[in-house]
Amino acid sequence: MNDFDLVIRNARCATAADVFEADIGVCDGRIVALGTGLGTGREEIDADGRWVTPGGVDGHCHLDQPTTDGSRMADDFLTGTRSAACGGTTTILPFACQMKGQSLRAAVEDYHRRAEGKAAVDYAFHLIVSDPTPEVLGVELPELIREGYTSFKIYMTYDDLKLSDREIIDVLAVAREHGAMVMVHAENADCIAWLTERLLAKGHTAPRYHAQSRPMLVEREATHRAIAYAELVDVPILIVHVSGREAVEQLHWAHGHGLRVYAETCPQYLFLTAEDLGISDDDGHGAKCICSPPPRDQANQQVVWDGLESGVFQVFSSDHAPFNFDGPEGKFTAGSGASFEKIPNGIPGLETRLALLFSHGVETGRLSVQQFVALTATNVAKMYGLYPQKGSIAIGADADLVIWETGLSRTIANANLHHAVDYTPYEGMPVSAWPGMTLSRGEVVWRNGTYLGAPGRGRFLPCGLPEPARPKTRPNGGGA
Ligand code: DUC
Ligand code: ZN
Ligand code: ZN
Repeated sequence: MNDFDLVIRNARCATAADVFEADIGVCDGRIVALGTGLGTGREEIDADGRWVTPGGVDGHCHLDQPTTDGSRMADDFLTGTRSAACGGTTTILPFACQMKGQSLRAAVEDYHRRAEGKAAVDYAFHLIVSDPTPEVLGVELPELIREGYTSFKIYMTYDDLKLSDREIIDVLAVAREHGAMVMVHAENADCIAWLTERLLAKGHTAPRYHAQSRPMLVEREATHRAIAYAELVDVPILIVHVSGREAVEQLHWAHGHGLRVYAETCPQYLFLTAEDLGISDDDGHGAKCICSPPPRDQANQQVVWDGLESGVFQVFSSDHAPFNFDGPEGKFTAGSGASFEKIPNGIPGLETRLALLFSHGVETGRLSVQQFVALTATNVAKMYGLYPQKGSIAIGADADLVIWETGLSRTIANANLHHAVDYTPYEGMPVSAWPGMTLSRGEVVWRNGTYLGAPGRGRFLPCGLPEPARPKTRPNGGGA
């Protein structure tokens, strides 16, 4: 009779706080023992002194999300979670997106149907609130928060999703009252529309003009406005996909004023620049890197690295938004040579997120391994109410683990990835580390280059109220 279902021996464990050598004992998918010389497991894995980190929690990815422009996401829950597992991510939080006119409840039910029977790793849902009617604000959101949908994204741009300033304030007030976390896509829609019109009038239609239509000012202004509304309502917010210096300055401003403003950044702001959108007008391949906010320049990349080191950013997500380059439903759904504003926004990155940050952050000495764990797993689980079940190596936590191979000299190639997208923006980029093994609730789903997961084994996770969403003052603080 074995003591454990599984024992991982000789692990060099890293949490957000500590590094320690231990054997990890697992029963029923959970970590039940950490120590040296643990008893026997029905299955045993020798980590041989390799780094073992918590499975990644990707707090921002889009899978099989309905669109309104004729495009279709290349990844559904089957291929998206497969790709996640092969890249060391064991929990994902994609978005149940309310279309204007639709109830939030209908969006959630539709999204469950898309996930069920397909997901290979565990998943929770954020909501996207695009139509905050009195019914949504007064009934649906409070009910859904109670049921475990405790975070939602709001948009300040995109015609089919954006909220007015008054609507933003109303949504923030509901989040405050019920303890939910609001994620803000901060770009000024009118500035983008005005710049886009002028670019198109000059015949500037190529992908690279996407970056010119959304300069840093556009993000800076919206970031400041979102912070001001959060201050007004007295509620924490999380600014997603921060791309560079001017937005980071707004975060510093908020922190200097004692506000709880959290921030996320993504691989595209460390590893891509606006030049990846093309340097000449006829280079359609730049569409592969169209995302919003757009990648900036090397100086801004450095600011984002600095922010990861200094703690300006709490979470590092992929913002995986998968559209094929070829085919009628992808980047050129509006026709080949379509102008930049008709190209679906988003790039794939679920599978490459952890390896890129471990290789270029931890292995270069820019980030400690504890910072890596905090940014990619622990803080994410905390922000969205999944901690301590997810995001750590601790007794009682789910046995979601990555055993790392380091010291590699590899380059990223789309041919080796497991998503359904026909490209990666990181093609040819060097990585020195990659997950050798990924375990989800104690089951090996990725081992030495082979995917071992099964569709439908992933479970839906209702989220608790996130502690970081707690307002500074209660009750009735801030606001009028
Ligand atoms: N921007 C978003 O806001 N969401 C998906 C992808 C993107 O580029
Ligand atoms: Zn966004
Ligand atoms: Zn997004």
